This record gives sequence, structure tokens and C-alpha cells, in this order.
Amino acid sequence: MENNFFKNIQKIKFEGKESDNPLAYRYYNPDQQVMGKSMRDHFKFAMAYWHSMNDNGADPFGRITNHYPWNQETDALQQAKNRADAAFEFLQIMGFDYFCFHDIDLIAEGSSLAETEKRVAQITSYIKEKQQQTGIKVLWGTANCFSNPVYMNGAITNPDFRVASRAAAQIKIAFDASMELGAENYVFWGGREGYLSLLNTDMKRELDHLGVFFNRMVDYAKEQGFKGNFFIEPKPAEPTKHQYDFDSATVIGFLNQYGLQDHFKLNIEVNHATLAQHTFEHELQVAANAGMLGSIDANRGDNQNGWDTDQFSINLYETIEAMLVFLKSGGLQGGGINFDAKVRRNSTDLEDLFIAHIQGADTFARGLLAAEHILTNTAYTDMLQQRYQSYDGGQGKAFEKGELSIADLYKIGINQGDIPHTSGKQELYESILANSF
Ligand code: XUL
Ligand code: CO
Repeated sequence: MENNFFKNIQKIKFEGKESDNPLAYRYYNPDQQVMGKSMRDHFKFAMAYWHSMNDNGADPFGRITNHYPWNQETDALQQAKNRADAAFEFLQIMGFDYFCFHDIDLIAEGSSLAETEKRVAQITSYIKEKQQQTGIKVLWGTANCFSNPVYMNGAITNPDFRVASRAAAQIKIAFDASMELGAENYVFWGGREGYLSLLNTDMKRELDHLGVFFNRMVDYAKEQGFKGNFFIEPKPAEPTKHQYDFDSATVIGFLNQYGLQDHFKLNIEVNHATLAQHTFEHELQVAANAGMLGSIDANRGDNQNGWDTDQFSINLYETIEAMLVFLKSGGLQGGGINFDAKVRRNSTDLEDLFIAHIQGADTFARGLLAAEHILTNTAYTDMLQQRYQSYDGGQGKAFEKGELSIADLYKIGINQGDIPHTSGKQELYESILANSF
């Protein structure tokens, strides 16, 4: 393979944990089997187009710092082709099988939605060819219904039907492009679906509109023969003050209320979990409890500030706890691990993009290995089972099965006498975690 954009970077190989090469994997060994499955298949690592190809380092306080060579062409189609070339080079060097995209990451928006539709069709056919040449796949596609100022009052939940219908049209175009590219899943992240002030908001009506729209999307996907999954990606706030898809529990309640529970799963993002005052593993577990653990957007936040910093994962403890939930619940349903993360604005060498993704992949691989160790070589599973043993037989089991009335429970409970303390052993669990890698 001849590289044009990353001339000095060779294919990233697994070199093992003794390696001091920053451009090698130390833990992510794609073909290594972990609990009966290769790491490659457990993770389905994906590059996030918007960060790794489109981000330019600009922030509310400063201009562009990263002038990526593939984004310099002024003609929109040529620029989009250059960006696709860079994306496929990057993915092949990393050895990643997947990418995720928003419609307008692939190509700049036109001056009208009809013009954008034409552009998206052009770049989709170019990317499709590149997929055929390389075997690289789409983990999920989505529509960016939050950047364009037309969505400042919301997209599908906009008080004005003209905007809601425009959003619906844009989502149809993005969904069609995703299907054309063989996307295995389709994501809904409602950046503007929420409110800034309840004073000017009819929340009930807006949520009803969202519920109706998702039901029509289910119909449309069925008609089109879409075999993948729909995911909702919870986030509590930012850019709106209050987003309707606040966290896993809120989204699951919404899906149940609008009869969508059999058609959607969740895409859990680490930093969104922490912004909702939850841990990553909590959000995964809540989704898994509902049979809806679909996919992961991998990143991390910052302990000292409260916004979505989208940094690459290096938090090993957090990742091990997440991988415990992941393995115990049988992995992800249809999804994978998408690095929804960006290099810092002062990380301006092209190699920084690779180092960041390598570290992210190694953190997940290391977390998976540690979780496997905990589940197979320690007392962890037995300890947890023991803790609930009183429900495994007798009255506890009868209660669990719903066979005891309140009168029955009263009779049993009043006669319990002095109940001795049972230690929760948290520190013992923590020491197992701390010694697992
Ligand atoms: C925003 C975010 C999005 C979604 C896709 O915080 O995570 O990039 O993943 O729209
Ligand atoms: Co995300």
C-alpha cells in the first residue's frame, strides 16, 4: 500500500508489553483469544471520522491549530475524496476494520439540503469503492442535526414543524447513505433534542414528536430491509442545557413508553456517563439489564471539569470495571468500540493521531485481559454469588419468584431476631481489581 498522507508511518503491529515503540500495540493483539473470542471480534474497533479526520483544534477561544493536509482543498468534492483517502490509509495502518461517521463529516454541507443530498451521494459512491478494495466496514452512520443553525431550537423536537421535517429529511438521507455503505448500525444522538429553558418548552409535546418519529424510522428501516440495529446515545447536557436522552435509564424509560423497546439498543459513551454523574460501568450495566447494551463510544473525561473533553481512554481501572460488565453480559449487541475521542489542540504531529488510537486500543485490550483474569482466576465470581446465596433456595427463592405475599413477608421478617452484620467486603473486591493486571 502506497501512503500519501502518512508516509512515515508503518503498519502498527503487536509487539508485546516489553516494547518501547510508541507506534506498536503492547496489549491489543487482534487474533488473541479471550474467553472464546478474538480481541478483534470482541472490540470491532472503529475510528470516529469527525474527530480523527475533521477536527482542526479550533475551540471557543482560539482558531485552527491542526491544518490536516487532506482538508486543504477548497473544492468540496475533492476535499471529501482526499479526506476519505486519508481515512482509509489511517484505518489500514491501524489495522481497524471499522469507521463511524456523520453525513456531513464525509463532505461539507451544501447551501441547501437538496445540494447536500447530491454531495452525500457522490462521496458515498467514492467511499463504497474504497470499502470494496479494502474490506473496511461501517460500524454506524448518523446525521449531524446539531451543527447547522437551523437546529438552534431543536431538530425533531423543534417547536416548528418546518424544521422537524427538514431534520427528518436529513436523517433519511444519512440513513440511506449508511445503508448504501453497509452500515451495521445506525445511531441517534440528539444534540439539540432537549431544551434550554422549560419556560418556553412544551416538553410533553416535544417528546411525543420524538417518539412518533422513531416509530416511523422503524417502519422505514423495515421497508428498506435494514438488518442492523438502531442505537440511541444518551448524554445529559451539552449542547442543550437538558437533553431528553439524559442517561441509560431515561432512554430505556422513553423507549418503553413509546413502544420502541424491541427496535433500539444503546450506544454508551464514557464521558457522557460521567457528565450524568454516573460511572461508565453503571451506564453499561443499566443498558445490559434491559438487554440493550449495543455499542460503546470510547473516551474519557477530565476529573476537574464538567464538559465533554473527549480524551482518549487511558483510565485502566475504569476500563477494567467496564470490561467486567461487558464480559458478564456477553459483549455488545451488534456494535463495537468507537473511539469518539480527539487529540488535544496542541497535539499537532500527524503521529499523535496514531499514538492516541494505539493507547486507546491497548487500554481496552488490557482491561479485557484483566477482566478475564478476574472472572477466571480469582474468587470474584464465587464471592458475588455467595453474597446473594440467601435467595438461591427456601424462602429467599420463593420471594424472588413472587410467591410470598406481604403477609408472608411480615411473618418471616418479624421473626428474624438479631441479624448479624455481613461484611460487604468492598476492599477485598477492590484488591482483586487492583491486582488483576
Ligand atoms: C457528542 C457525541 C456525538 C455522537 C454522534 O458528544 O458523542 O459525536 O457520538 O453524533
Ligand atoms: Co459519541
